[in-house]
Amino acid sequence: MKTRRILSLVLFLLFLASCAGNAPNTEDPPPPLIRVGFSQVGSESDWRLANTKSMTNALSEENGFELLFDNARQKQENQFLAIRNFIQQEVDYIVIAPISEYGWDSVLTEARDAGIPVIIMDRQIQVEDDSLYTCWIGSDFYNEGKIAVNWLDDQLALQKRTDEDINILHIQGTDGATAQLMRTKALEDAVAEREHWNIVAQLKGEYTEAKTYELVSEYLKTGESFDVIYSENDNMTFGALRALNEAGITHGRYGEVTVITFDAVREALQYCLNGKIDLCVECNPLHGPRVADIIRRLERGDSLSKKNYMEEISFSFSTLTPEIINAREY
Ligand code: GYE
Repeated sequence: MKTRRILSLVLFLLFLASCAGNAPNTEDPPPPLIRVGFSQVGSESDWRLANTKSMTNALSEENGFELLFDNARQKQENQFLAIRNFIQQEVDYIVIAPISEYGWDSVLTEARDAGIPVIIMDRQIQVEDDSLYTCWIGSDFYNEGKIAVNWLDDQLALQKRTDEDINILHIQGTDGATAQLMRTKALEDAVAEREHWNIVAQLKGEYTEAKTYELVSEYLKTGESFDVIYSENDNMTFGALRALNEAGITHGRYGEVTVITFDAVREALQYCLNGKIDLCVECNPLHGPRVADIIRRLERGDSLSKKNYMEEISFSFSTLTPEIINAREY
């Protein structure tokens, strides 16, 4: 525990001792806030904005936290700077939503040497020594990819297209992000196992609508045709759909191209309800309350599981209703 926090605690205890014997005073100062440094990936997608909101709401002063927030703008060097800054400021905990799985050993060793516990949220990290972080909370991205390819199998069977060649345009997230690595692996594994599925191109859309719009518009100029878009997040899907619309290519339930997307944010679900996207695989960004709970449990000295997965589902035209969309938080 850092010096500043010990000092606040001592002052707080002295204050309580001075009040001993008196009736509880409603004006007693609250216990010292838990200082948390949070290094966020960026603001590249609606998923990310919902995640940031969930974190800032849960780690609020009313809930007993002081949150130091840093937006890395999708650059890992910025995350390293932010974390070193948190260490200098002697925060009590560091929470990282890592951009990539790689390159964390040195900075996390510095955090450990400073005695600051590190919680990893969303994507995972690969480090030589797992004790460099306390625990991880996030999604099973490989399972999300499996949900998508299994749905496509069923869909093609329903349409009696199992013997047809199926050309897939694959739009990928940021290189090295677990959500990219695992959603990609699920698709590549499925393609390797199926005689008729081919990936016609892999475009690196960096999880943003703007970049994907550019890449897909360029790709369409090659005249190459495809049957399915497998896009590793909703915002990239929005960019791809804009490019398809401009080129007059129809998509969704009654269109030429089947569209599979990940995250299931409100706008994507709306497209799905309108028949323009075929499948939205959910990825839950609402980690804030869980991170707050993990910190409270660490404060109490409880032991925690190293990896904590969220449960997720998927939505297609046949399962989606306006009520489901209205009830969504993001
Ligand atoms: O799918 C995407 C975001 O890591 C799960 O990052 C997250 C991904 C999410 O930018 O929209």
